[in-house]
This record gives sequence, structure tokens and C-alpha cells, in this order.
Amino acid sequence: MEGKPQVSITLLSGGTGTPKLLLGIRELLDDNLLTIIGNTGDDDIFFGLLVSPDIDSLIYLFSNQLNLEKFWGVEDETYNTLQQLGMMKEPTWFQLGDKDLALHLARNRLLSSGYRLTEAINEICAKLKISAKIIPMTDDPVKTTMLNEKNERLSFQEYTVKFREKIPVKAVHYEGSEKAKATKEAISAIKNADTIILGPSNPITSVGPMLALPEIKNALIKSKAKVIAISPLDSGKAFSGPAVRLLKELDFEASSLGIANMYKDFLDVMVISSNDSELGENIQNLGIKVICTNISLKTKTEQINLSKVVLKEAGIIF
Ligand code: FO1
Repeated sequence: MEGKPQVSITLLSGGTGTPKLLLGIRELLDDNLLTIIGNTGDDDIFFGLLVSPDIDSLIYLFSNQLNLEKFWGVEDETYNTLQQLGMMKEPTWFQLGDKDLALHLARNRLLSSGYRLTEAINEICAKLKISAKIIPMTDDPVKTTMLNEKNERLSFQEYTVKFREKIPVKAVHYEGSEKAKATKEAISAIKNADTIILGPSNPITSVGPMLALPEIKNALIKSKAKVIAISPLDSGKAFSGPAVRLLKELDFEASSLGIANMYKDFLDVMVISSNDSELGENIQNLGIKVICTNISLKTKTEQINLSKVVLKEAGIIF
């Protein structure tokens, strides 16, 4: 696109918050300038097929198919397969749509023929003519699990979808993260970025699994790029999802300051809500520059305006 700047931007993304920001960024920059490292801690196997919700939402977003009401799955979806499965008394609590299943089948075929997860996703993106780079944080299995009061470990999807985030959580584990290696693609995306953006994603369930991979955290610490995070909290409330509840249950401060503390080893700039401006001084005392603005991403105008704030701070637009 003419007149749009040429830089290299790497984002770390979960499933809903960062994709909303990306809708704004896409209005300002070419997709081919963007590399997105996606969380795979939410991944799960259903009917033998790997489902990778955060990566899949990015694939749907960049191929202009994302359901923008739910921010997961494909628009104009149907559920015939699920209905048939229900008739056979198979579990149907996780709503796999017919169109969505096609992605899981395609990925399964590639994985079965020896592709790494990164390569399978790359191949699917190429076929869908996606010019942004979508990279999983690891090719190895890492599973975010929630420990309930009976000391049972629930998968992230069981916690979120089956139990609607309604059960108390004693601990969150990123199972497999001790052994998993970050992908070389993810590390080089961090190393080669001019700007790194942590979108307004849940620090425990979206960013947490990525930071649990020591190579990713160390690459962020060593990076010479400006690292900018957008808070997912406004006045102590999350725009979506269980961030506040989980932060409190796990004894973190459920505020933008609490999140700044979690990211302080590598963060240069934090964008927080104007409603939270009183937290600014304490965040600055952590060595992090603070920008106060409207961080709501409900409307297209808000998505573009917040993207402008971030890209201006990065020196990418003026
Ligand atoms: N979220 C739901 O609340 N209910 C569902 O049935 C559901 C199905 C689903 C299928 C595929 C997919 O990629 C995502 C899906 N999600 C569903 C969203 C998902 O649970 C979470 O929103 C993400 O993991 C969080 O990023």
C-alpha cells in the first residue's frame, strides 16, 4: 500500500484483546510488516484434531473471516457436524464449527505428514494468502491448566468454556513449558523487530505461557527494540475474560500497575487507561514510560485511535 511505512513489528498475542488492536493496526500498516507470535497454551485436542484457538483467530483475522462478535471462529459458521456428533452422544461442549473444522483437518494432515506446527501454520497462511507472519510460540506441547479446589487440573478450555470461568483457581500451570523450546522463528521475530507490542491480552493465560518459555523472556530482555504493552485492564476491570479474577486468585495486584510489575524486566512503555492515571507515577518508578489514553477497543474508531497512539510512540507513524 502506498505511503505506508516499512518497518518490522512483532506482536505477542492471545485470542481476543490483541486481535482487536490488530484490526486498528491493519488500517494503518501493511500486513506484511507484522509478525505475530501466538500463544499456544490454550491448544487442545478434540476428536483427535489439534485446535489452536489463539493462532486460529489470527488466521481468521488476517484472512478476513474472523467472527467479529465472538472474536473466535469463522463468520457465518454452521454446526452440522457438531449436531451429528451430539446425536451420537459425543461431547459437544466445545463448539467446533463446520468451517472451523476444515482448518483443523488441514493442519492435522500437514502435521501427520511431518510438518512442524510452525510450518503447518505457515503453509495454511500461504494458501489463504495471508501476508502477516503468524508464528506459534513453540512447536512443542505446552498446556495451560488450572488447579481447582479439589486439586484437579483442568485444561484451559475446560475452565473457560465448559465451566464458564466460574470455578475458583488455586494455581495456573504451563505444563510442558520446562521442556518446550521456543521456535527459532519466534526468537528471530523478537530479535529482528524494530518494535515489540504486547497487546491487551490476559497476562496469566495469554502472555504468561509465552513468558514461561525462558528463551522468549530472555529474547525480550535482550531486545534492542522498543517494547510497548497495552494494559488489558481499565479501572481494575478487564475488557473481556477472567484476567481480574485470576490475578486476584493468584495474589497479583489486579491493576495496570500489577501488570507493569509482571513485565518490568523488559518493558519500555505501558499504555494505560486515562481512568488509571493515578497509577502512572508508580509505573514510571519501575523505569517504564507511561501513556494515558482511551484504551477501549470496542469500535473501529477506538481500534484505530489506540493503534495510532502505539505506532506514534514506536516512531512508525507521525
Ligand atoms: N469459546 C467459547 O466460549 N465457547 C466455545 O464453544 C468455543 C469454541 C471454540 C472453538 C474453536 C476456537 O478456535 C475457539 C473457541 N472458543 C470457544 C474460544 C476459546 O475458548 C477462547 O476464547 C480462546 O482460547 C481464548 O483466547
